Amino acid sequence: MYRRVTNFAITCAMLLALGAATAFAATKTTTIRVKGMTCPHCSASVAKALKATAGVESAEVNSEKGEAVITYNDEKVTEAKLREVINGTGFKVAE
Ligand SMILES: [Cu+2]
Repeated sequence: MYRRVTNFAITCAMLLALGAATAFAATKTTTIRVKGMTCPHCSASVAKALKATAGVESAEVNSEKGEAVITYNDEKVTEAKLREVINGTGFKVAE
């Protein structure tokens, strides 16, 4: 019984620590204009390349709007690097 209570307390402490770490993480969201995407396959390949990049937490790419909305950790990756990754897919970042 005592052990169970202790385990519960430890779990709570870990969850609190995790929550605090998340709150302090330098997460940013940016929208990058991308030229040349004509169909959902284009946006899927851009999204795939972005999601494979370290530090990218999520990437929503819309071929109709020509936009990539990216959430990333700015301690691990820069917006300049994200632009490089998009250019590397064969589509071009709009200036
Ligand atoms: Cu396409």
